[in-house]
Amino acid sequence: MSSFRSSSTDPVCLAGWAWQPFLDDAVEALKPLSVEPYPVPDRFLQREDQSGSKANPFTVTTATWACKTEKYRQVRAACVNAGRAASVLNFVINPSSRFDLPFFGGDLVTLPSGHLLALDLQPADKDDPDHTQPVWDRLMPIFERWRQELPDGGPIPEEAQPFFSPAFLWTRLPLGEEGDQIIESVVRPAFNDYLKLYFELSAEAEAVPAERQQHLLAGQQRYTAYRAEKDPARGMLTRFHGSEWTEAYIHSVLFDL
Ligand code: DBV
Repeated sequence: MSSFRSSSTDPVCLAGWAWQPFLDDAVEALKPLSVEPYPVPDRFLQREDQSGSKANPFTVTTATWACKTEKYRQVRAACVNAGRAASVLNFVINPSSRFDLPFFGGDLVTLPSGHLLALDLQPADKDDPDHTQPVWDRLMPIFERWRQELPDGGPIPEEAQPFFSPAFLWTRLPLGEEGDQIIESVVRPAFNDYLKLYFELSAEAEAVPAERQQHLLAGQQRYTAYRAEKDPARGMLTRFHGSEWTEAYIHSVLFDL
């Protein structure tokens, strides 16, 4: 186990990592805000292990970038670079419950079978129109614009429905030149459009009364518990880094509310 990065806000630079431009876009977009470090224990900042078989060994590195701001309890990126075996950027903005804001969620995953790409502004309480409508009214046109250019990713589990918005952008793309082209010309601008709207909503948000904060916090806790329990990366991270590290990472860093 070795650690290379000394602070959660140091730049992540993983050699040959395909999602670097997306993380760079997000970090750049955060710069105008007054950003503070979000403490991440040393053993989760950057973890490197050998994986694969004796005949086909490869190195896997998982790095965490994180910060907080006045309106965001935690902004964090989980970055996995395992060469051809896997390349992942999972990026989540967790708003403070003092503000009536959704979560920003991005899951950009490359596996030997292809790319899995998910983007959404996810509600803390899908049944509360005061929480959802102002977001969806502005997000739906952005969703409609980009989804036309992407194949549908297929069904998602019924139990996951409460945690997604109707603007859940979800696609699967093939590896190779065609997929790479769509990632650059569609997925990256879509990511930046979702991010831009999220920052606009955040800039407009004002602190809500204490009872409203309690309501939002309860919804955020349900969302976070669901994501931790159902994390689709659990199997992969366990293979790469072992189960003790993975469970601690999921519960104390990735989904820590
Ligand atoms: N997903 C995470 C974290 C990851 C991660 C923290 C650290 O929440 C990666 C990494 N997602 C990841 C991996 C896979 C997926 C799949 C490695 C592939 C798992 C596999 O096939 O072995 C969106 N991500 C998925 C799937 C969905 C999402 C629907 C398919 C699940 C399946 O087929 O079982 N993740 C989900 C989502 C958001 C998100 C909606 C937020 C926008 O982050």
